[in-house]
Amino acid sequence: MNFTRQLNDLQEKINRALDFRLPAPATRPRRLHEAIRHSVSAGGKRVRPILVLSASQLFPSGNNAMSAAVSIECIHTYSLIHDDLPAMDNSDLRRGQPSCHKAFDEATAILAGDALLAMAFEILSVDYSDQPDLIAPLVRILANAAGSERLVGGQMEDLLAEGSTPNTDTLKYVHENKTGALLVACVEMGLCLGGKRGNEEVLILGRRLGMSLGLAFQAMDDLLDATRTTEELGKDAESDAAQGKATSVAFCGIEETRIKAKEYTQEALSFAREIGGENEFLLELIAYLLNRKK
Ligand code: GRG
Repeated sequence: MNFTRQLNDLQEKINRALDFRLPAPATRPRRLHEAIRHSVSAGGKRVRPILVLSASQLFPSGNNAMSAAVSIECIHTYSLIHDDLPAMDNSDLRRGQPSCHKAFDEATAILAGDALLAMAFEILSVDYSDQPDLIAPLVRILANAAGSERLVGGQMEDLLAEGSTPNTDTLKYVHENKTGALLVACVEMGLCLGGKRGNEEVLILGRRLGMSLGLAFQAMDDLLDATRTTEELGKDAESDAAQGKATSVAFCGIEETRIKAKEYTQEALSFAREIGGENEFLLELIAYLLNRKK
């Protein structure tokens, strides 16, 4: 199967798993579950779950990696819902649809995000109950990545930096934590599921891969925000500049950001080669993300 077909196939499998795993829309309270489904099924690229699945396939072990993939998409979608709120980035559009608080209301969007955060950990603890030795590392990796020194910390510094002249220290902190941390967790969870838990040498390479890919992904996100239209992106374009965000484009311009994205991608590719295993799909995925259009 060629890469694009494999990618579409994985996206469909992930969408089906999310649909199966999330409470039905009619579950009480109906409004909350409709809001959760509105945001989860609005059409994200599923980059994080695909990364979990492809990292787990480097050293196939027969473990179910889909539940971990679904749990990380729950965390990611919660972060998007909260990021769009008026108190944060105040965005009306997400994944080509009205953002959660626009389609519903602010209180419902806050609660939908809260519920998705809890759901991620419930999924890990329920779905891996037949392999209890996997639960603690998976929960630890995800909780750390979502926490106050990673995803939430990155978001905090991102908000604090709004309107000030970006500097390298802030930019590095925000990008490593707001974006990099979850991608690191994807690779680490995938490797643990692929039987590499306890293999610190491989895990270190995996974390480096995740971080380089996260920084490439963020550089691309900054570039796309500055160069594409709202229709193309399915979210508000040029919102970074409008909000005075600490972005790579604001710091060093479009051309330099493009160069950085390429350099981080090359780093990620070389870590993936060094890890070895059945890495053909992962190598194609890393290269593909550099050329994404949204
Ligand atoms: C509210 C705790 C909290 C965190 C918010 C998600 C986020 C952190 C901020 C959104 C803005 C931003 C540039 C985040 C960096 C990560 C990123 C590029 C998110 C968008 O991810 P995609 O492109 O989105 O994978 P889809 O919709 O395809 O899943």
